[in-house]
Amino acid sequence: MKAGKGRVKAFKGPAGGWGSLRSVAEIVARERLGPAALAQLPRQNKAEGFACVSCAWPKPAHPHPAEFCEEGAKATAWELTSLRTTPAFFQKHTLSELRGWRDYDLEQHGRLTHPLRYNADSDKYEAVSWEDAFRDIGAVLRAMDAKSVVFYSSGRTSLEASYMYGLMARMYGNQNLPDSSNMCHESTSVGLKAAIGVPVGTTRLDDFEHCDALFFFGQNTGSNSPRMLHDLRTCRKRGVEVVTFNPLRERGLERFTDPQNPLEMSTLGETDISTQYHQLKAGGDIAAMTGIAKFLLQWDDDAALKCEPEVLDHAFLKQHTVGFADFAAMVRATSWEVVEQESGLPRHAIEQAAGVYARAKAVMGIYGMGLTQHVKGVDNVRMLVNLLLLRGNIGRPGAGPMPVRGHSNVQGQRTVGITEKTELVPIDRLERQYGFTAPREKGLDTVESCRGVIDGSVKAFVALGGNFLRAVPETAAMEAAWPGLDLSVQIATKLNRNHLFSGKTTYLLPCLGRIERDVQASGPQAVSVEDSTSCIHGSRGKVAPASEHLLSEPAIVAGIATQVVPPNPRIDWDAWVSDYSLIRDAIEETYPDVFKDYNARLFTPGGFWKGNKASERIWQTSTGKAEFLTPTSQNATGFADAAHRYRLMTLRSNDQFNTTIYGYHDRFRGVKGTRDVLFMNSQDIAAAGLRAGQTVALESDADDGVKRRRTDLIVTPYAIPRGCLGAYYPEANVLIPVEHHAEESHVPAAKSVPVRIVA
Ligand SMILES: Nc1nc2c(c(=O)[nH]1)N[C@H]1C(S)=C(S)[C@@H](COP(=O)(O)OP(=O)(O)OC[C@H]3O[C@@H](n4cnc5c(=O)[nH]c(N)nc54)[C@H](O)[C@@H]3O)O[C@H]1N2
Ligand SMILES: Nc1nc2c(c(=O)[nH]1)N[C@H]1C(S)=C(S)[C@@H](COP(=O)(O)OP(=O)(O)OC[C@H]3O[C@@H](n4cnc5c(=O)[nH]c(N)nc54)[C@H](O)[C@@H]3O)O[C@H]1N2
Ligand SMILES: [Mo]
Repeated sequence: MKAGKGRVKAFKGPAGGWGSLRSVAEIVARERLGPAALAQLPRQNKAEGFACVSCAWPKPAHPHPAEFCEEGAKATAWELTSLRTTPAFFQKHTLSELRGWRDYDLEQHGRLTHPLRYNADSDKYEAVSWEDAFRDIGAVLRAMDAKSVVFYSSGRTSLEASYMYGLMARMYGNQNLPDSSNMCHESTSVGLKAAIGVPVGTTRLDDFEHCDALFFFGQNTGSNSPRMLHDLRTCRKRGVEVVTFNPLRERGLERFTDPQNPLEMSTLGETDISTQYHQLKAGGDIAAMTGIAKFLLQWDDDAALKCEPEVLDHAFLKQHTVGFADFAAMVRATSWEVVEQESGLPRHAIEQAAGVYARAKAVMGIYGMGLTQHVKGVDNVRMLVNLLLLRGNIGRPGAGPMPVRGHSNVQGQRTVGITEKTELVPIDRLERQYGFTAPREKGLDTVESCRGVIDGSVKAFVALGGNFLRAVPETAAMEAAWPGLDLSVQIATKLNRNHLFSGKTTYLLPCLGRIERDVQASGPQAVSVEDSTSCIHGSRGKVAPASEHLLSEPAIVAGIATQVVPPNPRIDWDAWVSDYSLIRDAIEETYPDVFKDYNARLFTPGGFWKGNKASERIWQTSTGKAEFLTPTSQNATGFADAAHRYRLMTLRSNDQFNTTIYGYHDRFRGVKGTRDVLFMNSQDIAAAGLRAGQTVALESDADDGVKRRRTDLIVTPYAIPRGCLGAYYPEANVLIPVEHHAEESHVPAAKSVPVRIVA
């Protein structure tokens, strides 16, 4: 597909519906799927099927006949494509040439088929044998200082491969284990852990049956977790109120037609999703929630005077929380002027939301990147917890925080040891189990790894999946620094931009996808993943692999591990690869509570739940209570407003999965044929002396004086609050300073980037 001149026109339809089916049909044709591949769609998210490779939304115990969505179907088609990127392709194209290609065109060539080594003389990748690749990678790594090596992983990798990968890094000598979670829900992991003692949400699918209000912050369900629209629709049919806070009117949060419901499809019926929609400013959530809390406190005071039922749950506050008094003092001291200014919402709108909250018996707080990817991202998450605590909305049916995770196993990777933080791994147990001394020094997270690549202290980078260079901020400096690496190893299914930047030694190793048949010495294998609600599912691939030269991720990790980790009588990496149930036994030994009877429970319908103490009101925090946090600022962006400075939100379209670009349409936002869009408020366009359709550049307006620039963006009038802009990720990442990240969690602050417009 050519990314020619696009057009933007308001989209009138609902989320789902016929547009959804057309979009799937397009990609199925483009990827030239055969009948065997097509037959896989109904196996998605079924108990004996495979776990979708798209998002981490839970897989219900009683699935729909077709438990998949538009995005899941696209992700499946993307993996099962009949197109191939072979050594012959690389004979024709140098890396210099390929760096001129778009992300879409690189991946559109299809699945990688052979292990490849980069030859600097020809500037091309060339096929190598697996044995040579492992031997060479091992030799380079053995000669290096372990502290200078990074082991990145993207959240798609199974629990089995992730466990092996983390173990390998620790036995090699570091915990430099950044993962995509560092750019995503790490603000959740840090914020929820501090506030309620668990790093994950407390709610599950059946909570949708008991809630009476959903409060939604910065999560775009229609594009990023469409299967959840079914749950929202069911809630709405029951009369549940849905109150949404989002700078953009996202179609999936407005209306939905179930593409799998013949009646709705034939009658063009649709369900309204949000009952209130508040278009707050990017970075305005703390202020909006402070406003809601102001009403709740005021109404509670009034009720006490009139001897009416209380609005706050005082018994809960007293028994289960600390910090309420300080929090309430801050809320009372914050003026309405500040709340309105910082949130961009009028007081009466906040009053409406507060009214729903005060009346509801059980409220779920659902959120995504709109909260986590800010300088005050952790404060955002903790502010949502504050709000829930006010009426005891944690630890009972239908109530609690629900962070919507991204990658299908991103939460699970953390569970089995992919983390740079020592306190999150049972280090002593690992040492006993495997008889080695594990590193205790904190490892590098994503931001620290970027710093290390730029300053030259990181000398080798191994990536188990993902597209690190494209996903992280500071694109220009990162791409310029990458060739300084001594070693760059990428394990991947398709060619992406990161693969086009070489180190002194460079390998691109192709692996099986999760939907493909994985046969080892003991027979066909299954793997497992953990969803957003802490349920663990088995997944079995059945399709013939894209190439006979592919290895599975566990086999590739083992291939490297046997070269870099000294022989150890307690680990037989090859035996693990021959039978993955042995890896699961090892995982169970390390984490006996979570993974009890792991192999026996692998294919439990709906998954098996790993448990959650906060959902039982047991608070594993420093005080033994749920903790209010008083935010230090009402503005989550971390920077001050200034003349000509805008807050740029970097967004996903409906036609991408992270850095994988499926196409150039963003149906719900009315964009066709282009990604070079700058969403802008009409009044701002006029005030800046611009006109719709004009091409402009964005420049970084961070205070560090570094020049960062993204050119050729088309000014597009859009319903977006004044002072805010929207542009697509990953193309906009060039504008994000590496030091512009959430304070405590180091998640790049991709939802409020300071920029100015250059006409
Ligand atoms: N099809 C598809 N599915 C995906 C992905 C994909 O790229 N494509 N990515 C996967 C991954 S890894 C993740 S993490 C998730 C991401 O899914 P989401 O969490 O939905 O992330 P985004 O699409 O980046 O943006 C979320 C929303 O936040 C809003 N927003 C921006 N700034 C603010 C703010 O300051 N306040 C509020 N309240 N809202 C704000 C935006 O308008 C947008 O609607 O999806 C996963 N699923
Ligand atoms: N500006 C901005 N930046 C962002 C974000 C944002 O909202 N705005 N979002 C952030 C978020 S939430 C995330 S999660 C990160 C995503 O960062 P990553 O997880 O690193 O990126 P992906 O685009 O998901 O990775 C895509 C690549 O993964 C490989 N791949 C696909 N399937 C498999 C597999 O089964 N095995 C292996 N080994 N490889 C596979 C393919 O080669 C594909 O090219 O980006 C972050 N960056
Ligand atoms: Mo993510």
